[in-house]
Amino acid sequence: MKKVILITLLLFSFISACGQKDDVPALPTAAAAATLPPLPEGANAVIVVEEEAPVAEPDSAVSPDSPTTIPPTAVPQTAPTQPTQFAYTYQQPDGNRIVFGKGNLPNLTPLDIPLDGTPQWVTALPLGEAVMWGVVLDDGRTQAFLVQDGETTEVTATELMPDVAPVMTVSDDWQQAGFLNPPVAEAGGNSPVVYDAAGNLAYSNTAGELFLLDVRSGDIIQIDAEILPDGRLLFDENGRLLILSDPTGRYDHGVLGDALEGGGVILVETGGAEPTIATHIIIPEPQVIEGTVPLWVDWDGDGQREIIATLSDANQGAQIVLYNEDGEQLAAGEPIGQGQRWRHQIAVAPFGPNGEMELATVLTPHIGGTVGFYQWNGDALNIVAELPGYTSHVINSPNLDMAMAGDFDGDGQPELLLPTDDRTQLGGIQRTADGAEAVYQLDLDGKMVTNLAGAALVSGDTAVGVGLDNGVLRVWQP
Ligand SMILES: [Ca+2]
Ligand SMILES: [Ca+2]
Ligand SMILES: [Ca+2]
Repeated sequence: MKKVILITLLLFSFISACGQKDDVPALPTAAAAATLPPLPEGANAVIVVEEEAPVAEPDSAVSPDSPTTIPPTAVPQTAPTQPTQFAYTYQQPDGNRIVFGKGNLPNLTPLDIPLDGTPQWVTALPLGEAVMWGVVLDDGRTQAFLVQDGETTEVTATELMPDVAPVMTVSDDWQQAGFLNPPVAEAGGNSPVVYDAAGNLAYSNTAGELFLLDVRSGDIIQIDAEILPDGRLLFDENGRLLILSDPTGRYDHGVLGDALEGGGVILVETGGAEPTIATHIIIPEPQVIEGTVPLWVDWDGDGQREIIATLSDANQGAQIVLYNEDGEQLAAGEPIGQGQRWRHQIAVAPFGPNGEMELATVLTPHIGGTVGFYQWNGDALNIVAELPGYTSHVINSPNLDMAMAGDFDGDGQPELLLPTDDRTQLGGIQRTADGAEAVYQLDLDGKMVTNLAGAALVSGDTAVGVGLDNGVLRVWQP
């Protein structure tokens, strides 16, 4: 019954992904996208595409006796070879907030694009050397701008359901940006994702129900789990999904946009005849997972992803915990030691001075943040460098994507890019031999009110964008 109802609500639009823009040859084609009509009552619309770009991960060659060290040559310096088809505020579909490529951010003159209102979210989809910048304003309206060779062209943007964090794609002719809407009457805080090469869709609703839509048959399968209503749907190159589950209000902190936090994590395998929950991690009370996504990255380069979560409770505050995909705890960091104190996990990248893979975090971003870098050693996660003065989250905001990793100054070593505590500057925080330092600091001429958006261009260069409280989208793009 549910299947029949939902099918009737879907507005399919298959668009071929093989077309290329005539006057811009040899560029990777953008994502297929669909034109959405104005949202009907109930706002049921979905974009369906035929192809999906594989997830790129940093090279991760390691010596077996040094599991957390990778050679400097493994630092990701080039854009993924496959065109990117969707833009996420958390940069990568596996939740890792990293932009590939080598940028020249400190030396670029920013381009300020006036908006029709105050921005809330920014997305960036690379189209060769062009970038489609998508903006969701704080009143829910959307705008999109194609920037190429310093020229800005506003293009149409499809509507986004209220309170949905955006995932963006672009039409073949680059004349329209499309925001994915869940095919349900009342959406949760997340966008659907196209999680495999067949173009199949995963989506959820405010009740925390999770569905998989087979776009060929129209079959819809409900996964037997309750997910965090505003938890983002992560996926990997094998079409597996990883999502925070078992929502709970047992930790009275509620600083991430609502009062519910994760009580677990589910890993869903979709490749077989029936999707199955391969792993279900249950967090023991009183702890919860304080976040909207885990990080799902191969930290030690052994070819297997790990799951990183920030656990919190009223006694100890936040603590970083590392699991394998079977749900076994591999390592943990020290808890903060005081309730109502959060640590924001951002990205895993070869931040270390010798290319060591490290986790970048921000301690207490609401009350004066401190950047902290972790290394994984045996069953311990150890902080190896700290730098105060930076933030990555505004209290009570659903935006957990104000910081990201990448080599934005092009020196071959990735740094963490994030705002200063007052959000009027962006700092590039790079690891040194024995600590961390700001290797550049950029004035914003306004206050940052959105996530950071990044794009890896086909040349290997990078572009960065941010929305400001004065109604400006500021873009650094070569
Ligand atoms: Ca929450
Ligand atoms: Ca691993
Ligand atoms: Ca760098």
